[in-house]
Amino acid sequence: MKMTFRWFGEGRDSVSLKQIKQIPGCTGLMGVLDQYAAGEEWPLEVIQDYVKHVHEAGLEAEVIESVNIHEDIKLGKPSRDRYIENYIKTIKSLAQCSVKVIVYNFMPVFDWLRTDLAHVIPEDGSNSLYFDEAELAGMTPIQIVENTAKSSNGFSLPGWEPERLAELQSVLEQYQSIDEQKLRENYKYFLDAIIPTCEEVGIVMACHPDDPAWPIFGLPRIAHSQADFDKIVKLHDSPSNTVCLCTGSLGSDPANDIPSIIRHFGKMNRIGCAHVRNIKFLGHHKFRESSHLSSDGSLDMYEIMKALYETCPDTYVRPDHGRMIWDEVGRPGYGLYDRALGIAYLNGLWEAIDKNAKA
Ligand SMILES: [Mn+2]
Repeated sequence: MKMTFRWFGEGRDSVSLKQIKQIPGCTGLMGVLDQYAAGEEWPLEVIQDYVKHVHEAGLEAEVIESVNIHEDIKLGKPSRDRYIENYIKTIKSLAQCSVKVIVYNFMPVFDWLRTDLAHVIPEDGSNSLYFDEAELAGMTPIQIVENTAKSSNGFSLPGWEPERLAELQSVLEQYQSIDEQKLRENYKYFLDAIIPTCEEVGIVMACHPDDPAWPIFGLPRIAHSQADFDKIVKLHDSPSNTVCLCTGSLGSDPANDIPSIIRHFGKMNRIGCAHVRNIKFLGHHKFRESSHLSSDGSLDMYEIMKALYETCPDTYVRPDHGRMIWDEVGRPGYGLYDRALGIAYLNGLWEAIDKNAKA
């Protein structure tokens, strides 16, 4: 396992590389260059500067998140070819800078969705991201976007970039003619175009699941169960076409048995990386993000780490969202303290599993 940390870049993150380097057992980043809008090519020099900067801090930069896919690709519009061409150029440049894994998603419009970004946890007074489907009733997508933007502590949120959501109404209308089948066809077109390049340059694409793990606003969503990902890995069968196994996203649906899903795709060598976090079920389509500790939430983190250990022990892992604790101010879900605690805990589980396996 390579333990990593999501980082948004100098001046764009409340956490410094020095702080990340000081987290025990954290060796690298899952980095983000979100200054580029979906569909734009990431310039080679910018990636080179980023990687050099990360290396100077003593960390690895082998995983990049949020190379976002332009809506025209998901919608299958004629203009998609131009955006796919840019995507391929970005893949080549990332590979040239020793990046191994690209995390992305194929979700229409909304990358992830919560109804509260700072919901107080009554048991200890900390706060975390929260979702209650009942609260969405009566809210339009536009209102949700406005609410989310307002409560982000001044940081832009991954997947909620203003330019991406500026034409929200028009994009939502265009999706009325796209069903799951059509979205999957458009996904295949994209994978068929990019995966040969990935194979050639040694890049693994890791698809992030829908979050939460069910359809919202009537939009087609095709990545929130084992059956969905079985279809995705078959769309273009290649070791470069993999899953970003996000336990909290898939785990928002209690029907998803996360350790079993990890074993399934781990054995197939189709887990490109993993986001590991815990959530607590509070009712139907209602949950909050908890600390990583198994007993604080509804997922069994020991079984999750054991499944990773047994089926894909070399994968990249990062703690996912953390709570806001100890009066920290930062990007919701992406403070230092609770994620660092998460790393310490997950590394502890790993050491115990490893020693037990070798005893
Ligand atoms: Mn995730």
